[in-house]
Amino acid sequence: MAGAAETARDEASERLDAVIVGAGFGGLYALYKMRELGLRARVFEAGDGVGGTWYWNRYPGARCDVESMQYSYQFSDELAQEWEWSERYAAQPEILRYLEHVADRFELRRDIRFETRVERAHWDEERGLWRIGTDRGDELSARFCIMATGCLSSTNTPDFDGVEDFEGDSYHTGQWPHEGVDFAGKRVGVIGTGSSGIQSIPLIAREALHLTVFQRTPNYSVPAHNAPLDPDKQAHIKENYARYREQSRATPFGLVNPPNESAAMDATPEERRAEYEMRWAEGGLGFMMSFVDMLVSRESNDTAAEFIRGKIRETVEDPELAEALCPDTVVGCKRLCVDTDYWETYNRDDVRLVDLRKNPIERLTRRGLRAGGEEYELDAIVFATGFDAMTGALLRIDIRGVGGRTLADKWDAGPVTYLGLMTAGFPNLFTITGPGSPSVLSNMVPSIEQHVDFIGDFLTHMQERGAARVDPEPDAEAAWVAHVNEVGDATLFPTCNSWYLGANIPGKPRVFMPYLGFLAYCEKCDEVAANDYAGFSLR
Ligand code: FAD
Ligand code: N01
Repeated sequence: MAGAAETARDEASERLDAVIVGAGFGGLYALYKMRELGLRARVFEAGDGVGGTWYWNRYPGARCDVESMQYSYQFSDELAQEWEWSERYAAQPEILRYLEHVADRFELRRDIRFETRVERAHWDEERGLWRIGTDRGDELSARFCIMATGCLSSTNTPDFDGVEDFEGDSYHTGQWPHEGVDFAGKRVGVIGTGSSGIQSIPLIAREALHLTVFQRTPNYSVPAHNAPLDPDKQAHIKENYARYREQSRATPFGLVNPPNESAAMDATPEERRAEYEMRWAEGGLGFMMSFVDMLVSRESNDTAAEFIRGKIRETVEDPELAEALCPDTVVGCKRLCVDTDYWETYNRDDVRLVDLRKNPIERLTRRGLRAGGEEYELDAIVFATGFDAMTGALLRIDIRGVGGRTLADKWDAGPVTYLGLMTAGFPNLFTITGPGSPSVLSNMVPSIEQHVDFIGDFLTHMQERGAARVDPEPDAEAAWVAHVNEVGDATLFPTCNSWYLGANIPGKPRVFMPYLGFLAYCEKCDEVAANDYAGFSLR
């Protein structure tokens, strides 16, 4: 029986068909889809605008590393045809403008509440709905809850001693001030050499009086060779968009880069060099397609690693510095970075590298940072220290499923999902690009669209079947998790301390979270749908 408090809450709360959390690529398309199905939906977004990743990450040099013509929606051909990308890899302001255009074009904003953080989502078993609470005091209920909260939206700032002592300015790349930052005349420190660090370091170096880069693990990076998009090339792709997009669906990462089907160890050293040189000259993530066994054979991977180290040694003039920048991990085991002038930046005499493996950070001080016994005086510190990826944004919400069980409790030993779309015991709660889906190991826009389309079709199926509640079957979930692990374990991914494994966050369970194989995944989802949504239990 419902208690008086719940009855009162019911009267006070607004009833929706679906609540969507997040207004990035995922949340915007989810809202469009819910409307298309005739459902009443509302989006809650913590930021004061749309864009998600592209709203928050405004650091110098932020741009996509999947080519613009591929890193965009496919659901509307009119949208695809009318939007003109200016560069091979669009910069953050342009991608943000694109998403703002999408929000305006499809009149999405009227159903989005900005500057509102969802704090809690509790499943009400008796009424078969989610009760949602926000930091603005909203109380709502909805039959479905769609978490489009992002894989890389929950920033990680390491808990260095003395953070509060530092009297200069500090910034996180993932929460960059909207008004920009003027580094002119400043001594700047950047901590972190992942994609965000590698994109921003060359530009900060040009602007600042002096830059110190604090590097813990050297990283691999390939050149972007970014350039204005040739209008003829753009027009040609647009004429053949459907085929172009189909091609991307048929590749392991959802990218239109022809994979080389031969193994590196079957090629001669000259053939390998020629292939790597070709990919290097082409630029971008296509480098990972050089050989089919790059992510499964250490011997093969070592040839790619040595090739990149050779490029670093050729570019960085000081041999000792070049060695300090040379990675010794597996190429692609942490996401491969794509840069413009990254290695060249270390030839500047106003840039210094501090190798944290030899000289660990001891603490922040009033005037800067102390590492390896030396104090570095800094006017500003940039934390390019990444994210609590894949699960962070979800677990920051108090999510409770059947019997009041928290998601944090269920995922105590690592995330457990069926297809990365749902987790058993949390009925009617969907995750867009959740752990266990290709997500961050794919071109994410098509991955997001595939998830939203699957959910849309599924809701239609439920309606046709007269079902109001869906929950994955625990056996299907366990089998999927085992499969995700098996695929991950057959690769070199578990060999380094990446955020794919949660290894960047102290105390986070070490589990390989994404599913490797966009094509295999899409086929699996199609098969599940064709088999009456096998593995999902409907009521
Ligand atoms: P997001 O864009 O992260 O949006 C999630 C939104 O949810 C955020 O705005 C957040 O504020 C909101 N939110 C979270 N929790 C709450 C809450 N409790 N209440 C209210 N709102 C909440 N992927 C690629 O495939 N190619 C690329 O080139 C590429 N480049 C990238 C560059 C950067 C700098 C980063 C950080 C990521 C990049 N990615 C790239 C990954 C990128 O995150 C995805 O491509 C995509 O933008 C994710 O969209 P999303 O809607 O799923 O999540
Ligand atoms: O974060 P990261 P990111 N002390 O986690 C270091 C996407 N993205 O924001 O490797 C000292 O990769 C850490 O060192 P280590 C893309 O998917 C894409 O750069 O853990 N250092 C590392 O060097 C990407 O993978 C683009 O030893 C510490 C860095 O900080 C993902 O987002 C651009 C530390 C963090 O690197 C995340 O990228 C930007 C500590 N305590 C982002 N803690 C494109 O190019 C962490 N570090 C499209």
